[in-house]
Amino acid sequence: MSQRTLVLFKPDAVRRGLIGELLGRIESKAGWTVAALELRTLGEETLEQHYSEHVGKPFYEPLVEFMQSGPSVVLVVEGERVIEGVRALAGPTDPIAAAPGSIRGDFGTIVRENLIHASDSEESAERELKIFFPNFG
Ligand code: RTP
Ligand code: MG
Repeated sequence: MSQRTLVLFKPDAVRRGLIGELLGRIESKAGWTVAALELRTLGEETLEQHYSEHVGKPFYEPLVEFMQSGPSVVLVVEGERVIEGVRALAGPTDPIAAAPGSIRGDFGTIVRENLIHASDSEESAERELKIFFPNFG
């Protein structure tokens, strides 16, 4: 089943020069295609929509500040079971709990600065694709 997912390489990944490393892990999966890719500094309004489920939580304000601290890479990736697949490549939210071999497990230590976002369901993917690429097919 071919799907589309919204992926962000967060500002920590870009600052640390990990764009190529992260993109390579995604691109090298059989049959997955990068359908859109842009370096973009995210604004407060976009982030409030993207993280609407977290508004009001204790980690929300520092998260939004961090996400505005530099450019992110915004991508659309399409292919077979790509929603579940990129989540699996990323690993669990807390990088210390993430297994080596996953992106967060290999490169992260801080929960907030966990390198990558990927849509967590078909509904989230549809919602997030509209936020970041409103004019995308
Ligand atoms: P994401 O949405 O970024 O793909 O990550 P996720 O589903 O694994 O995690 P989620 O629970 O949706 O949280 C969104 C992002 O907020 C930051 N966070 N900080 N306790 C904390 O300090 C905390 N908890 C979450 C992380 O950057 C997480 O990816
Ligand atoms: Mg999430």
